[in-house]
Amino acid sequence: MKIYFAGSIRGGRDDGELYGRIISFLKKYGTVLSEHVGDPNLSLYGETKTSDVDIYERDVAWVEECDMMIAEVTTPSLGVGYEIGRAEALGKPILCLFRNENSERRLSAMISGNKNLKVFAYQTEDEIKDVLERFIPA
Ligand code: 6K6
Repeated sequence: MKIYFAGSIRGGRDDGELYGRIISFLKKYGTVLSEHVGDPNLSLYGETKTSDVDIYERDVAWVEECDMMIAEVTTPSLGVGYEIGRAEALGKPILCLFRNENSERRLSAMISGNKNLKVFAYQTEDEIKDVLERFIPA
């Protein structure tokens, strides 16, 4: 099972440690192609020697290769939204996780209104494992 995990990088790293914990959990189901997204040492700007063109081309290839996408969408990110759109066009199963602890923050209608996506709104991190276990085939 090849899983693409999508989470904000330049959109903001507030949830970077959470991404790392989700990725660790996902590894029990297979290979997480985009493991770097959970790197706690990654700066807000994703500084790297790799060029943006190389990052784009590698990530799009991984989106094409993956069996499913798990996207944490609480921190709005252009890159995550783009990846979701690409994966949807390829017919990949996509689960979006949105933390709605802050009632002022609302998920984009382009995600919450899309019937091709499964969107799970959670309040506590404990809820995530259950939904992942239900979404990922044994
Ligand atoms: C090096 C090490 C870790 O990160 C880097 C350099 N930057 C990126 N590397 C890999 N994937 C990236 C990088 N920047 C964005 N992405 C992809 O876009 C990831 O797969 C994320 O899911 C998504 C984040 O987009 P932004 O718009 O928040 O940056």
